[in-house]
Amino acid sequence: MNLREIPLKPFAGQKPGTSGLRKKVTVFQQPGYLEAFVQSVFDTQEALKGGLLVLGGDGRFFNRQAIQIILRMAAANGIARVLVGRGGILSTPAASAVIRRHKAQGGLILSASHNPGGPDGDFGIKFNIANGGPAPEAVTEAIYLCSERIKRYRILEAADLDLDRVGEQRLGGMTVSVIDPVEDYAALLQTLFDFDAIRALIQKPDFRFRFDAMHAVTGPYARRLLIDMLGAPQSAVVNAEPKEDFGGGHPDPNPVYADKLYKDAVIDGQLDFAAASDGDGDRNMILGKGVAVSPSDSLAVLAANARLAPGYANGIAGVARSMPTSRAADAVAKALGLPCFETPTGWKFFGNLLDAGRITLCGEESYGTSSDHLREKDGLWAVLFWLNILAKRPGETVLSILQDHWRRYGRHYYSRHDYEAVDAVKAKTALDTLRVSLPTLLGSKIGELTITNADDFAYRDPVDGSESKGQGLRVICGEQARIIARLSGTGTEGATIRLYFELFEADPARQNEDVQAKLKPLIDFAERQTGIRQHTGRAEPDVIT
Ligand code: G16
Repeated sequence: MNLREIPLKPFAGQKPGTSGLRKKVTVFQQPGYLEAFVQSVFDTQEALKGGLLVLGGDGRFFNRQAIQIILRMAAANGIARVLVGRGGILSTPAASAVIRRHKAQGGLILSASHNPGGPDGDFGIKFNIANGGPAPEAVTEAIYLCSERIKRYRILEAADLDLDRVGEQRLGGMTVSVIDPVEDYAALLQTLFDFDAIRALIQKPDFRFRFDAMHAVTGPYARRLLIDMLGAPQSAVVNAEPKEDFGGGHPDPNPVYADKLYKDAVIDGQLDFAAASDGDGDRNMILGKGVAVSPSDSLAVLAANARLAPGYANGIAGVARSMPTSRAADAVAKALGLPCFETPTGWKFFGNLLDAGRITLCGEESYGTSSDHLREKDGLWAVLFWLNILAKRPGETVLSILQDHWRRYGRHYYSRHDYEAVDAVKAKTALDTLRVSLPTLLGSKIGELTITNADDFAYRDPVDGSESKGQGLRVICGEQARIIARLSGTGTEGATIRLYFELFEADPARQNEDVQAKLKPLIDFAERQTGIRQHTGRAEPDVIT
């Protein structure tokens, strides 16, 4: 086997976004493109030399080819051993669990998460550090700078390995261990939840339950956990066969893309509990009969009920949420006397707080929740947590648990409006229009509400002091309401504008109103202040969650 150094010219724009490098498959298929990024990881991450690397992805188109290339490059770059999921599969939370359990020096996760797949879809790659979490900005910046001046990559000339058989193989001087992608992860979740109680709930004849894997990576994980370990009927896990193009769907668990599940549970009331996960298994959507749980509320409910799960029976250290996530979790933290942190969008910002033991639970409005059991958001973890709560609150439903929560802590009405694939210049103009008006907004009114703060969110990490500026425009009306505007860092086409709305309602008599109607004054204000319709030519958002 020959070790080759192939000359390379740098590719522009290999800058990781909110969550790794995400581009069209066709971009990744350019000769040397994937290699340039991977070599930049190997060149900057010294600890990987002679170390252990975890490798896997969500199974989307190009996953298998990319894994073979990365394995040959790892062998040529002196990595001692690679753990790779069978079939090249590892969900994002499972990859995090494997990195931590096997004390790897890092991992490469191949996924564009909830973005569509297939030859015309998206692909992505993300480097996770030894704590199992996404690389922090200092690391991604170093990788990016390296990619800008890279001149060669190293690769071993060798045939493809058989990735469908669990066991060890040699590749040059490196060992490749193909592992069961589910085992470590399932074993970890078993330590956190009351499986006996959940099993009893799931097996009740009148408990109607469905999990939709959206033809993405969680299929095998959901089957193992929900069917094999918890006794759910086969029919309870649908779309469980991972497909390279996600069956032509958009593997984003929200009411728009998981519309059948949403209709069956929320509109037709045919299910008592329903959930879906995304392309790489880190997101979750929780639904009950007649109700969709807002992800922000989900975090708050999990925090308030944490002691019902064995893994959190001794209480939690604190909670964190991304800035655009509603302040529902803050209300719980305040009532429980716990610290609550507000971070920029992006799971990587929770890593330091989790490592330092300052928080146990964290979550985001973008259908992500998790805890210190690993360093990624975790879709099936959230599903099991909700099932655990339902099992321990007999006679209650998802809706009654939510209503009880709102009565105790108040309700934070919440919605996000997305304008997708907008021309990047026009999107920037809309945000700049709001940005320049921020200083003039203080003290002005939105209906009855008074604006108490208007700024561009900046974050100083309380653990390492690192600073992140320009993290989203905020218009805040005290504890009552907020409007946030920012550009997505995960899209691959033009720009996606996200507008977020939050309104607090303490009065239980007014906690069951239509969300969009309730938020209308805030929505009208944001549309006016950004001039979003004039600037983008869009009459309405593409996705409302
Ligand atoms: C990623 C990040 C999340 C973030 C989400 C949306 O999720 O891991 O932290 O909230 O993107 O980010 P943005 O608003 O910038 O598009 P995922 O599931 O895509 O990895």
